[in-house]
Amino acid sequence: MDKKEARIRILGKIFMYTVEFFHRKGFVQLMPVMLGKSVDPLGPDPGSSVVKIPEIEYNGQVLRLVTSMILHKQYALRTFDRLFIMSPNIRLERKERMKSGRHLFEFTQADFEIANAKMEDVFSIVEEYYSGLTGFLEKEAGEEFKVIGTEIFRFSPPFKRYTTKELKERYGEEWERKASLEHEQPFWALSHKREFYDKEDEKQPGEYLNYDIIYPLGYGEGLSGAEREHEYERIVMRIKRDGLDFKSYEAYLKYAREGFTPSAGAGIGMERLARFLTKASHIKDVQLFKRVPGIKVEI
Ligand code: ASN
Repeated sequence: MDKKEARIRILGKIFMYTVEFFHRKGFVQLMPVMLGKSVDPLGPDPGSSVVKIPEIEYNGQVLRLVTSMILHKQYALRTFDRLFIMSPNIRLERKERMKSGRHLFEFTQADFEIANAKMEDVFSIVEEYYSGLTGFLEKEAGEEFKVIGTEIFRFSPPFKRYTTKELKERYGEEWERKASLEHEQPFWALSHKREFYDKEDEKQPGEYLNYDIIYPLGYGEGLSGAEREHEYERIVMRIKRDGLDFKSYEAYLKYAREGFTPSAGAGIGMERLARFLTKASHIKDVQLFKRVPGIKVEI
C-alpha cells in the first residue's frame, strides 16, 4: 500500500464511521438525489465561487444538478425528525480554486438535519462525532496511518467559539486561513452572512444563527450549518433580499407555504475531513477520480 492508496482507504473508513454514528444517534438515512427542481443557490456567500448551476430538461421539467440537499432536507422533515444523507454535490467552482487545496467540483457531504433543534444541539452532536472518530480510526485504519507516517489527530471538544466579527477584528479579511494556522484544535466560527435558508437572528438583524467548523493548522472550513428559516414570509423576504430568481424556487416555496418544521443541521465534507486527518497538501490526494476546479478529468 502506498500513501495515495492509504488516504483513499481512510476516506472510506471515515464514511463508514459517519454512517454508523448517525444511525446510532437515531437518524434515518435517506438516499441522495442528484437532480432537483429547487437546489441550494450557494450564495450570496463570499466563500462561494460557483460559476453556474447546470440545468437539464427532462420529461417536460427543468432539473438542476444538486449543489447541496439543504432544501430537500427541509422537505424531508415533513416525514422524519432526524435524518441524514451521504450526499454527492456538484459545484462548478472557478478555476482559481484549484490552488486553495480544499476545493473539489464533486465531493460528498454527510448532510444532517434535526427537527426543532437549536445550534447548541448541533454543537453537541458534532463534537461527539469528532471525539469518537479518533478511536474508530485507531481500530480500523492503524495500518493506513502508519503508511502515511501521521499520528491520528485527537479531537478535544468542546471547541472554542468565535463570531466572524471577532475573527475579522483579530485576523482581518483573511481570518479563516490565519486563524486556522494559529489553532491546534478545530473551532466554531459563528454568524456568517449567507444563503436565505440560514436563519437571521430576529433579535439582532444582521446576525445569523449559523456556524462553521474550521479545522486547525491551515486546513480551514470543514463543516457548515445553521438553524433554518422555516416561515414562508421570512423565506420569501430573504429570497427577495438576495435578488434570486423566484422561478427556481417555485417547487420549494410551494412546500414552504404549507409550513416547514423549525430545524437545525449541518453538512460535514467527507473529503475535507480525510484531507485534514491524513495531512494531505491538496484535497485531490484523497480522490481516485480527481475533480479539481480548472483541471481536466481523466475518466
Ligand atoms: N449542508 C449545508 C447545511 O446544512 C448547506 C451547504 O452545503 N451549502 O447548511
